[in-house]
Amino acid sequence: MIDLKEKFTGGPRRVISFFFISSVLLIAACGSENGNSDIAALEDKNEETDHDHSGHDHGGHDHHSDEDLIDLSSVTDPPNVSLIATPDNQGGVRLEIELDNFELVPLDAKGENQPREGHLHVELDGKMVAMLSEKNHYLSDLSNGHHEIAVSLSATDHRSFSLNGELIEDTAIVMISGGSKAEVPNVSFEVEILEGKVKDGLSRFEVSKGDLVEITVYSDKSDEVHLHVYDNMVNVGPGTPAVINVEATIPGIFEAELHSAGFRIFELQVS
Ligand SMILES: [Cu+2]
Repeated sequence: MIDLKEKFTGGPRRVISFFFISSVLLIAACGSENGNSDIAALEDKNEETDHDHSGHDHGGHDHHSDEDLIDLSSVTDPPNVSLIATPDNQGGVRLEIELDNFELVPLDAKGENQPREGHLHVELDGKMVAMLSEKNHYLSDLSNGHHEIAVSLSATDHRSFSLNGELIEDTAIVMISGGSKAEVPNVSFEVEILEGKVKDGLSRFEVSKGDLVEITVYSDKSDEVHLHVYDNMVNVGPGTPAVINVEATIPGIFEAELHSAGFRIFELQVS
């Protein structure tokens, strides 16, 4: 097992620049006595998935609910990924991806899945935006505000690798500026006022500076919602909720009140 570890921790690092050579190394490593368990484990999973697709149910293996995952829990030194995401203040983000025990192969690579080989899937706010076989990438034209970027390891056949049912991925939250104005808020909250009281009590909504916040206020009486300092004043009434949109540019804790009734209905904390 020590042999295997050395091969795999040494192997993929070399691979980074010497793609082809390292893929030969990797195949050689997998073919060795110590590598066989990894491949056997992978083949086992492939087989299981094939059966699942044909509608049969098998016991005896650990099951993940998502049959599109390839679990590498039984692989020694499984691959890992880490992401550094750097916004450029022009609506873009530079992604630098580091890989352990994982070799990138072209997106159109054919052949059997290998446990330490494949490409990267990039998600922006939960939506797939890129598939990569390189470790640097630039995402452009993001809207202003916070975004979540996730990079996960994908097998050659585009199924995701997982460990104990969890994707092998890394995520980063970035704050975008200099991009397009967000059309949709990235944070939203709701408040309901019933019989002169805030249902569920007074809430403090916490957001980050730069967020586009939408707060919807429902009320059984007609009034005006006033968010202090940001100075939004929006009518509210039965069947007509007040929708307050705020670009959270000013840090602090701000009160919102029902103007005529004169009581606080929520606080907005921007930090
Ligand atoms: Cu893919």
